[in-house]
Amino acid sequence: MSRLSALAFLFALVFTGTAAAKTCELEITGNDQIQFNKSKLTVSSECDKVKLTLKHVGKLAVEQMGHNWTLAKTGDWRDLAQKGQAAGLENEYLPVGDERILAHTDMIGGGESASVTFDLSNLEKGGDYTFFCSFPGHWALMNGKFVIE
Ligand code: CU1
Repeated sequence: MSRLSALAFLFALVFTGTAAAKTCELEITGNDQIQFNKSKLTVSSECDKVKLTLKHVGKLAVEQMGHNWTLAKTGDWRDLAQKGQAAGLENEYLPVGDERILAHTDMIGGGESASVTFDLSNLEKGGDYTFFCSFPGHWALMNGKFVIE
């Protein structure tokens, strides 16, 4: 292969890769009243990756009113939330290294935002998933369904 055609081949690869990888964006907010603004997030199974952005629209500090966005199977999330309470703020109130955590953002305080990007290919279309905030006491109020359709 000549240097020129090798270069053309590389460009084609990069272009194809860019066109094929589809990142879908989702947004959710949390406030000082221990609430998310959404109880359901829906994403297309055609997305390769999902970028979720959490905005804390309250004013309270992370130590008092921290929020994160954590994704797990519906059968796992309550146990993760309960075990996470002992893990402390430095570990986002999530059990360290637990593979049942499918994705999570950092824990943030009022006025801050955080994002997480994760592969949708690891999850099942039509699967039963729940998102929640793992801050102690918040998960019972701050949770919702994550739907892949
Ligand atoms: Cu929270």
